[in-house]
Amino acid sequence: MIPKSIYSSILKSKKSGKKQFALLIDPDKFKKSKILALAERAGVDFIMVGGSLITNGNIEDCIKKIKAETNIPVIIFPGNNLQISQQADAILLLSLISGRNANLLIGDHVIAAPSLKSSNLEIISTGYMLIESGNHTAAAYMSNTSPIPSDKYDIAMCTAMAGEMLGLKLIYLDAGSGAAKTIHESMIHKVSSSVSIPVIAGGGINTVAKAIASCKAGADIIVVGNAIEKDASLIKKIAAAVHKL
Ligand code: 1GP
Repeated sequence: MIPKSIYSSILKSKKSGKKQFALLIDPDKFKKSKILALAERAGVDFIMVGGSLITNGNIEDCIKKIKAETNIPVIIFPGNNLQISQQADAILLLSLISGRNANLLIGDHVIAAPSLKSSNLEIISTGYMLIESGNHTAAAYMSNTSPIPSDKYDIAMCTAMAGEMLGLKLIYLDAGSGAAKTIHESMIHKVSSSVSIPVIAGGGINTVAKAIASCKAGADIIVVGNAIEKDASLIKKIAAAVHKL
């Protein structure tokens, strides 16, 4: 079922201590409907769609297909302001608060504002934070920003606090797609215990144990992309583990 307000449903889950699992689909790599059926059956909470760079995929067709085959809320996780589609339920309006690239802090938002305003999409303003993860990720390269060092928990904490004070509704801690190291539990803990808005963690989560560890450290929602492209059976296992916490 699609809630009237996805953000309210996230707040409600956070309040009741329920952890959530979002499956990230990259339109370039999406081919199999099998993944959608597995996600539906496993009770995946959200499907996020987007990528740092879409080359041959089509976000519009990809979301149409997801909407036709599932009842799972679809949230756009845009790699740039070309990745907007009316077919989705919501969009994370990302401000890259870990970086100092003016366009990704506010410039692209100015350009996208009129089309977002006239859309039916639920807009969820999100403080997006890239965290260093052992390898140079597509997100860091494409955004032309340096990620927060993986052991600088205080910088991450203060960045998230500032984001919350600026009125952002979510914090997304991202080690980057296919990250060699997931975000350290101490960083997730420090950030999530310093803000009251929900915290998303993702990047490099490729086992049930890593999903559980991120949730236990304080993430309200975990995002998994790459690992599921390699092993779809993880959908059921991660969903069950996260929902049991
Ligand atoms: C990347 O957080 C997401 O932006 C998910 O990362 O593809 O490594 O799961 P993975």
